[in-house]
Amino acid sequence: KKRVFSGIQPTNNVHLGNYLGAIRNWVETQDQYDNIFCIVDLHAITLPIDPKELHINTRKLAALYLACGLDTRYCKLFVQSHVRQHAEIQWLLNCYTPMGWLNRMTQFKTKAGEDMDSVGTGLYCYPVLMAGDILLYQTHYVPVGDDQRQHVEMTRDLAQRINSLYGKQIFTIPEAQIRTSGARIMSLEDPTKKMSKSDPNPSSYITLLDDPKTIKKKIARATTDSERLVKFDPARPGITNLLSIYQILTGQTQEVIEAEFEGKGYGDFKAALTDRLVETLSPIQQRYQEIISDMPALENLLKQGADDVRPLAERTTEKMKRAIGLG
Ligand code: AQP
Repeated sequence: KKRVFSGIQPTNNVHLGNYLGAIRNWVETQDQYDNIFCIVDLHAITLPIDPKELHINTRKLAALYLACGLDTRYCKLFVQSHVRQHAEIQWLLNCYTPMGWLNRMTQFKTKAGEDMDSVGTGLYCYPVLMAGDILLYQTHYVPVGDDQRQHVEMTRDLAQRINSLYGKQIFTIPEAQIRTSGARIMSLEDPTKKMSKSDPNPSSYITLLDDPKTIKKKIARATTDSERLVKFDPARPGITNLLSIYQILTGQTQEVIEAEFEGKGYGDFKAALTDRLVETLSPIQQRYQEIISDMPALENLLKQGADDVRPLAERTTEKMKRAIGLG
C-alpha cells in the first residue's frame, strides 16, 4: 500500500476548512492507504501559544481526529514532539534549504505580517519542518488543502536535491493530494480570504465543536451580497463559498442545488445550510465527548502511535546521517 502522511496544528479550534479540506478526505480513503496522521505541535510553537492551551489542544485535536472517523485499524495517530527525529531531521534539512526557497513561501509572509524583526525564525523555517515530517515516513501522498500546495512542492524539491547530491534514494518523492472541492473554504466574514484558525474574529469560521445555536448565528451573519440570487458565481464569492460548502455536504451538483433554491432567498438557503451543518457536526460532537472523557485511553493511543512510527523515522534519519558523513 502507498503511504499517506498529513497533520494539523493544535492551535485554536479546528474549523470547517480543516475538516472539508483535510480530515474528511483522510477518512474517506483511509482503507486504501497506509496512513500516518500527526498532531503537529512543533509547528504550533512557531507563533506564541499558552503552554496549557497547547497541551489541551493537542489532546482535543486527537479526539477530533477519531471523532471525525479516523480508525486506528488503518491509521497511526501520534503527536509530532513524541518522535524526536522530527526536530533532528529539520536541522539536517535546514542545511540544504536555500534561503531563496523560503523567501518565496507566501504563508510566512502572511503570518509574519509587518513585524519581520521580532518574528521567530521557527516561523521562517516552518516549511523545512513540514518537509521533514513528510520525508521521515517515506511518504507517497500528502492530502492537504490548497494553501499547503507550495510547501509540498518545496518538500519535493528538497528531497530531489538531497537524493541527487548523494546519488542515493534517501527519500521517497511525495505528491500533494488536493481535491477540487473543499480545498479552499473561505472566511464567512471576508470571502476573499481563506477560513483560518488564527483569524481574530470567531464569526469568520465554524469550528467542529460549535453548537447549533452558534452555527445558526454565524451562517445568518455570513457575508453575501445584495443580489439575493442563490447561484454559483465567482464574481460573488460570499454566496458561492456558502453554496460550495452546501454542495460538499449534500453531494449534489451545482445545477440541482440552484434548482432547489430557484425563486427562494438567502434566508431559505442559509436555513438549509445550517441544518446540513448541524446534521454533519452533531454526531462528530457526540463521539468527541465520549473520546475526550476517557483521557487515559487517548494518551495510551497516542503513545502507541508514536511507538509504531518511531522505527521508520529513526531509519530515515540514520540513512540521511550516513549519507552526509554524520553519526
Ligand atoms: N480554509 C481552508 N480550506 C481548506 N483547507 C484548509 N486547511 C486550512 N485552512 C483551510 C487545511 O487544513 C489542514 C491543516 O491546517 P493547519 O492547521 O496545519 O495549517 P493552517 O493552514 O495553519 O490552518 P489554518 O486553519 O489556516 O490556521 P492558521 O490560521 O494558523 O493558518 C491543512 O491541510 C490545510 O491545507
